[in-house]
Amino acid sequence: MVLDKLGSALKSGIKKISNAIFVDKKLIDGIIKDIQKSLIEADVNIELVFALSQKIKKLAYDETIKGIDKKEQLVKLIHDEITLLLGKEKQLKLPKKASLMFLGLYGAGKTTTIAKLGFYYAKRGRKVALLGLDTQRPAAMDQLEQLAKQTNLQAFIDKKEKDPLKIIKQYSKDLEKYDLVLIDTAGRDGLNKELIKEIEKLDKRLKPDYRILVMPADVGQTAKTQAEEFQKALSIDGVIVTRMDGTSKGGGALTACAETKAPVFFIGVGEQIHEIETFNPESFIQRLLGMGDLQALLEHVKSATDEKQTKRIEERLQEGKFTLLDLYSQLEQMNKMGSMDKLIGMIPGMSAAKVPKNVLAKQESKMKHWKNAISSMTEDEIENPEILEKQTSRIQRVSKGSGTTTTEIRELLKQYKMLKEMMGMQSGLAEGKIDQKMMQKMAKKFRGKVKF
Ligand SMILES: Nc1nc2c(ncn2[C@@H]2O[C@H](COP(=O)(O)OP(=O)(O)OP(=O)(O)O)[C@@H](O)[C@H]2O)c(=O)[nH]1
Ligand SMILES: [Mg+2]
Repeated sequence: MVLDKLGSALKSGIKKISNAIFVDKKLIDGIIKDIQKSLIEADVNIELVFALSQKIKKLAYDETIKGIDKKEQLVKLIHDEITLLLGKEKQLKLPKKASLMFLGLYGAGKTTTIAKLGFYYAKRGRKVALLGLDTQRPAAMDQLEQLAKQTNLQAFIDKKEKDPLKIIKQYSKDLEKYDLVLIDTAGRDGLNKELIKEIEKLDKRLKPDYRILVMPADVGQTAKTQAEEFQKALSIDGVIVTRMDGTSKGGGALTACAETKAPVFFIGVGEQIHEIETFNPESFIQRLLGMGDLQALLEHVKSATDEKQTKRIEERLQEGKFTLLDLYSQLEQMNKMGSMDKLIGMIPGMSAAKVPKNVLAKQESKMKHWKNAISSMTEDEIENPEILEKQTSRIQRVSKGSGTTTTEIRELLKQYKMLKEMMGMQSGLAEGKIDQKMMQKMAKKFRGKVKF
């Protein structure tokens, strides 16, 4: 998928926030670092990356926002800010009869994109003509002819004529019969005077409804300078970014376009004729994040932390009654985020086959073993697991009775101890018995240890 590295960094960041018991400084700093790294790898301007990090930090460090509220707000912030980086959606609205002129440097993907778009609009009922005005490159007309054949579209070309204005004249009557004319122009190494002059000449004669700049994604954030230069010299209406499939720098090209306020209408995502997509920042990000929509994402955060459950456990703790059963239900809560069935349902186009089965299976099997172990314990042992630790024979009995290894049982007891201590700290904090510093120390101590 396009920008998949960025996508997985964002997904993992959001998952970490959802699963965290404490959204503390260290967690946030780690997530920000991952997001920064992947944005910079996608060639997004460093200042934009820095500004985004500051916003995440500001919200994350705000101590007036707590618990699930903070998690939700953070996920929403990441989603919204990254979407914003990609700009606002602007659709290409074509009048009934329309002409589009494509501009760009050598090899940007103009000719290919014209064929792709011709194919795209013909499928949607438009009568499409392709007009070849690239008289610079010897093989340009052949290429357009070939592509037209492949897509079953009409191409108007002249392999011998060197003056594009004469080609226009030659076909102007024929073109009137079409309701969408896509015009291929010649590229240059850079935006030089010659190219500007030629485009201005064609523009004056053709008066196209849209002037569209075609840029390949691998130019990364230099797309900004290119778009600005074209904008200044020729006034463009929008951009098509091609070759999003072949580079990790697409993020730079897209965010650079957003900065110049030049709307990106389409992105090219492959060499094949159908590999073009309309560009909508919102749905683009949602696909990167792997969620159907923001609402589903937020629901997900909520379900990963069941507040009522946490409260109940806190109460139990205060009564001095945190048992293995409480641990089990707490772990089950934490495990919810990883519930693959639910996840699969939310990811468009995702099938069960793509999920690494062993990850899920491992988690579930561990939980099952623990559940069996707990059900082989006496009430006394469940209420006061400390007695198990003191008497190895008890552990052996439970192990035999439940088909669980003694190591697994010891692991369960270790988790219990840690979580009990941690929950104790948490309620202590709420009562003002423990200060923030101590809390952070505890979080540090437990990080990565509460696993199942
Ligand atoms: N992978 C991939 N390749 C693309 C895409 N769009 C265009 N290309 C390839 O990019 C190369 C250049 O494309 P052209 O359409 O010839 O570019 P152009 O801007 O017309 O080039 P000039 O006419 O020489 O200025 C070709 O090999 C295309 O197949 C895309 O979205 N993905
Ligand atoms: Mg071309």
